[in-house]
Amino acid sequence: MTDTATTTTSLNKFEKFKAEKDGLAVKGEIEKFAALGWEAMDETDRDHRLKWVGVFFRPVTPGKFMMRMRLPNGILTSSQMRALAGVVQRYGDDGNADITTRQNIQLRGIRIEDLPDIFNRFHAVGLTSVQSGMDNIRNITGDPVAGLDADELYDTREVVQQIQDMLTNKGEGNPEFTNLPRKFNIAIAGGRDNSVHAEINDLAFVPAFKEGTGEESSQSPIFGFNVLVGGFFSAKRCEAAIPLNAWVSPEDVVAVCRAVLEVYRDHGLRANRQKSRLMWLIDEWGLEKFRQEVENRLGKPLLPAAPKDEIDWEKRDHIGVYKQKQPGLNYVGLHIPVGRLYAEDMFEIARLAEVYGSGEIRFTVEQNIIIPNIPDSRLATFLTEPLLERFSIDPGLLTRSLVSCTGSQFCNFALIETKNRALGIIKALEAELILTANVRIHWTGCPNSCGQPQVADIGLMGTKVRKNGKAVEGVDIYMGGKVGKDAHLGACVIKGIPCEDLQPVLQNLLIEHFGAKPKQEALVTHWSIDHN
Ligand code: SRM
Ligand code: SF4
Repeated sequence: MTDTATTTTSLNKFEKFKAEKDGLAVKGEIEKFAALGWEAMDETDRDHRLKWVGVFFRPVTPGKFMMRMRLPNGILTSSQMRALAGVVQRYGDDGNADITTRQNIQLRGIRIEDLPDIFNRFHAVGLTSVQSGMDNIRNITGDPVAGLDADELYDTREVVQQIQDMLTNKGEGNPEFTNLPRKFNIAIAGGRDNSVHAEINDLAFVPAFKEGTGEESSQSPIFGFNVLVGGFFSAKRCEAAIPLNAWVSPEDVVAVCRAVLEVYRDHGLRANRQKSRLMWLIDEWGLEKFRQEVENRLGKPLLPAAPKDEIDWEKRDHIGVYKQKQPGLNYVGLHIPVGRLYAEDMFEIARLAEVYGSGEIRFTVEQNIIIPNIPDSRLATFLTEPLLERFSIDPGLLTRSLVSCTGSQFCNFALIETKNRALGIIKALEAELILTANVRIHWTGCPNSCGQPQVADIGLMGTKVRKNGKAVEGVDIYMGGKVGKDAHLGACVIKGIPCEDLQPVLQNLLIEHFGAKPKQEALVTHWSIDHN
C-alpha cells in the first residue's frame, strides 16, 4: 500500500510486524485470545497489535490490561458512562479509570478473558475503542463547550464525529488507516480560546473568516478554518504546528483530513520511528510540496489561508457554573483531581447528569468533566450534591489547573511516579502560599510528554537524577508555555531537580514569577530559575 513501507528491505521491527499482519486483524481473534489467556498469546499480538482495538498490555501490571476508548469531541452519554463504570467495577480488578489529555478515558485492570463480554457491552451503548493506540489516529478533540457556548464560532461536534466515522468506519475499524507511519493527532477548535491546544496536533483546524472573492466579494466574510500541520511532542523533538497556508470551509474538513492522512500514510517516513511523525515529512519535502500533494489527493486546489484566525481569547478551563446559549440552562465544570475516577464516581457522575442535566457528560483536555444542560431551577440543588465536595467547582488555584500523565503506577516508560506526587505537592504548596491567579502545572513521567509540560506555566518532566551517589526520581522544569491566544511552547529552564527537593523550588518559582506570597515568610528558600 505505501511506497516506503512495502519496498524497503530494512524495515524496523514495527513496520515488519505491521507488514506481516495488520493490527486490526486481532479484532477477529478476541474470543481466541480470551480462551488462550494472556500468557500463552503471541507476544506481538499481545504487546502491540491489541492496541489496534484499544487494549494495552501493561508490563507494570502483567495480566491487567488498560483499555483506551474513543470519545469524539470528548462527549458521552450517562448510559455510556454507566457501561464504562460497569466494566471497571465488574472486570477491573483494582480497577479505575483516567480521563486523558485528549478528552478521552482509559479503563484499567482489564483481564483478557473478559474482552468478548466487554466489547459486547460497548457495542450495546455505541462505544468503541478501535484504532486508539499505536500507529493510528488518536481521539479527535473538539471544543468542550460546542453547542453550549453563546460565543462559539462553530459547533465542532458533528464534524469531529464525521471524521471519526470516516477514519474508523463508524467504529468498526477501517483498514485504510490502520498502517500509518506513526500516531496522528487531529483537533478542531470551534471557539475563540483554542480549548483543544490546536498547536500541538499533527493536523488542526482553527476558526478563521475569509473575505468573499469574485462574485462573493460583496458578501460578508465566510466562516471556515485555517489549517495547521505538523505539531507534535516526542522524546526526540517537540514542535508547534505550522500554517499550511490553507483555508477550508466546514464542509471540506473531512475531505482535507482524508487527503492529509493519505499523503502521510503513503509517503510518511518509516525507517526510523523517532523521525516518523508528520513534521518530519514536511521537513523532508518542504511545505509547498506537501501542500501540493494534499491538493492532489483532495482533487482540487486549497484556498490560501485567511490573513488571521479568530483565536483571540485567553484559554478557559470551564470549571465552575456557566450560562449556556440556551436560555435557562447551565453547564457546570467539575474538577477531577489528575483525572482519576473509580467505578462508584463514574456511576455517580452518570446519575447526576441524568437527574440534573440531559444525561450528557463531557471531558476536557485538562482531564476534567462538564455536565451540561442543567436548568436554572435545579442548579442550586445540584451544587449541594456530596460528589462536588471531591469534584469541586471551585478548587484551589493550583489544584484547578493541575494535569498529570499516568506515570509509573501503570506506564512502563515512566521515569517517575506522577499523579499521587503531583497531588501531594500541590496540596503542600497551597498550604504554604497565598495565590492570586491560577497557575497551570503539568506533570509528565518521561520525555514522551503525554502530560504536555510544554504547554504549561510550569511543566515538570520526569527524569532520573543522581543525589548522594544514588539515582533518584527527579524532574526537568519547563516554563513559558502559553495556551489560547498566541499559544506557544515553553522551554526547559531548570534540569535535574530531585523530586524530594522539588517543593521549595516550585514555591520559589511561584513567588518569583506568579505573584504568590508565602503564608510564612521564613519558609521561602533561595532557589531561583538560574539554579541548576
Ligand atoms: Fe501518550 C505513549 C498515555 C496523550 C505522546 N502514551 C503513551 C503510552 C501508550 C505508552 C505506553 O504504552 O505505556 C501511555 C499509556 C500509559 C497508560 O497506561 O496510561 C500514554 N498519552 C497517554 C495519556 C493517557 C496521558 C494522560 O494521562 O492523559 C494520553 C492519552 C490520550 C488519548 O486519549 O489518546 C496521552 N501522548 C499524549 C500526548 C498529548 C496530546 O495528544 O495532546 C502526547 C504528546 C503529543 C503528541 O503525541 O504529539 C503523547 N505518548 C506520546 C508518545 C510520544 C510520541 C512520539 O511521537 O514519539 C508516546 C510514545 C510512542 O508513541 O512511542 C506515548
Ligand atoms: Fe507514560 Fe511517559 Fe506518557 Fe507519562 S509521558 S504516560 S510516563 S509515556
